[in-house]
Amino acid sequence: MNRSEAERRIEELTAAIRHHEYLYYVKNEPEISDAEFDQLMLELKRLEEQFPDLRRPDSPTQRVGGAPAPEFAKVPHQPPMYSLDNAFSEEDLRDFDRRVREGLGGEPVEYVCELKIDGLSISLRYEDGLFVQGATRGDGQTGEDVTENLRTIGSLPLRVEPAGRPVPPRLIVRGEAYMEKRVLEELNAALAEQGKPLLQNPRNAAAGGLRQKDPRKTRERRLDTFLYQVVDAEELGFTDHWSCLQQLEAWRFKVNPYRQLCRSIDEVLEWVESWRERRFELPYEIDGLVIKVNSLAQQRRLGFTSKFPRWAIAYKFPAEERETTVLGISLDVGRTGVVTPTADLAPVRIAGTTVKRATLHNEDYIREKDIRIGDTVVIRKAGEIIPEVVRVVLEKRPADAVPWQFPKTCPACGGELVRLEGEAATRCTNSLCPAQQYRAILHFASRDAMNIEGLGEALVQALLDKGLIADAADLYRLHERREELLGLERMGEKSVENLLAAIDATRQNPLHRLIFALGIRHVGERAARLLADHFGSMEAIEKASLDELLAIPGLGPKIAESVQAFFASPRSHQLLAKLRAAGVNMVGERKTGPAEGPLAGMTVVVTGTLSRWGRKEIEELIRQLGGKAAGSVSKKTSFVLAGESPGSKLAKAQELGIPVLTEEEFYNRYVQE
Ligand code: 1X8
Repeated sequence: MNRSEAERRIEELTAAIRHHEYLYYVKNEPEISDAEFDQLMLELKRLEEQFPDLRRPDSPTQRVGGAPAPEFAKVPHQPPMYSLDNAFSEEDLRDFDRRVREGLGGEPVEYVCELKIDGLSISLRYEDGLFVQGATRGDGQTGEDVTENLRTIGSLPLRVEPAGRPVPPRLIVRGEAYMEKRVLEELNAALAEQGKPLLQNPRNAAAGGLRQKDPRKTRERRLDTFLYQVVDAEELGFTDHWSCLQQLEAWRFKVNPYRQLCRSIDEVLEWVESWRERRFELPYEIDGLVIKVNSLAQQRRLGFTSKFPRWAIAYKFPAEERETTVLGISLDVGRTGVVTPTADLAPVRIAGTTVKRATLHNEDYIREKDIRIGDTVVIRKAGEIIPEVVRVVLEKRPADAVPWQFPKTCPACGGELVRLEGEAATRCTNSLCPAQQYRAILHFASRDAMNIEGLGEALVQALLDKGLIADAADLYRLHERREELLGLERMGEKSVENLLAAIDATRQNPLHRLIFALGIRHVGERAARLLADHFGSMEAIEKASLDELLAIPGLGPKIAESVQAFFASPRSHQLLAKLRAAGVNMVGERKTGPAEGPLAGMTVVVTGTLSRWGRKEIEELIRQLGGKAAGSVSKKTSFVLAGESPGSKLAKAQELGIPVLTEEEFYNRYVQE
């Protein structure tokens, strides 16, 4: 084939593939088999390899062609990507309608109703019809450049062709990237087989997918899109939102088919009602409905409050409730001995999953709600939230139901259960309790603690059952019991080698990991680091007086007392002696001298959600900048870093007159050089 023949064939193939991608990914109506499609793709790939200069940037072969980005560049959103105010009831929606009509001086209003897709908001930029940049929402002002990852999504057009109307030379469209429920289930089945952690819900799965460093990984997530906004639509000649959606569809973007134009709030309410049950039948999750004023001129006149557009609102369905019966109440023993009662329920389907258990928290919770075995109870589950018992249906209580009594003895060891004055929790007092040991060892081995790879629930249980270990320190002597390990289920030569090597490697772990791994009450990773940095060795911590512990900035009295109590116990001494004898590292770098960096000498408290960093990342960053990350606000706090939805710490800071910085201010002042 000569060059000009190749050029023509490439054009034909590109048009054909684009057409079939559209039919398959957007319309869900493929006309050719996967094999035929692959054949077209292969032919195009070969031709492009033969004539590399004929490969176009919007070629269908380029969906996974992009180089992995070392990190995601920041993309400013102009205009910002807003979030929506919520309505939870018919009344809230009528109030919204009243505000809208008042704001428009009583003139007639049309509304567009759409589904609110539970995914990740995205913004796509097209220049002269070519997809050039895609970004996540981020904090609404600034997102992350995930162009190469978005390119892998089959329903996303790499080129927009004129359709009814020309393509503006600069076009920005916004919408949602999401994952279908079925895809999530399939990916999770594969992850479970490999023993890997599962994806929690479609939204996290989509977010994680878009943040992959390698676009091929994104492709494996099989993400999808729905677009619902043309940015600066009025400037582009649109007069209403409805025709924007029609035009997006004509341009071959994937637009959600479930939408309705309503002439009154009553029509809106009818539509809302029609989705109350139907929503569970969708192949993807929605977290509500969106109602928008149709006219773009009216939208402009209504404008924005400090937070939200006045011309749109999100309707959230109430958490779903179902009745079921309490078959029994069982007890779980945690690693610190806290015994948690759980209701065993007759299985019910609710919000898309089957619920068989609900936590009952503690004795008081059961007493207040007067939950008895045999009772009919109302269960509620909202989104990913753990199911809870709302109330007992007293009319359905069996005549012989008796008030539930918290057992006096531990279900795992028979030890005495006690409830300390002023505490809600009931505890097993036997520190040798096998259930506590089991939890304690699992915690010791967990990723954020000693991070012993391959030591999971089943194996810990088997090791305890066979008497191969009694506590965490015994793990370091397992190499003496190789033969018995080989006798365990699913433990071949290789698995035993790997396990022993994984355990051995943790002898060199930094001190703060070991402190956290001990499972001292109230001592999380942050406190563990404070202790390690301040004392520099386990020995020094063991010898520390309460006053010395109380003097550590950022370590509260509750933690200090708990540390004291832990090290005062003979059992702890014994455990530490065994760990020491096993050669587990017990010293760290002592960092008490004046720290260096822009935050040297400062104590920072973080509250709310940040867009750039997760909780652990920001705490690590504060440390790297020379500061201390503290958990609660006090007079010693230098400033509070407040993200989205800050908690009570913000109020506390304002009360004490402690400075509060936004994420932007913090970033500009301390992070950027
Ligand atoms: C968020 C969402 C919107 C729509 C659908 N799904 C969402 N997650 C829609 O308008 N159809 S609008 C929106 C927002 O404005 N934050």
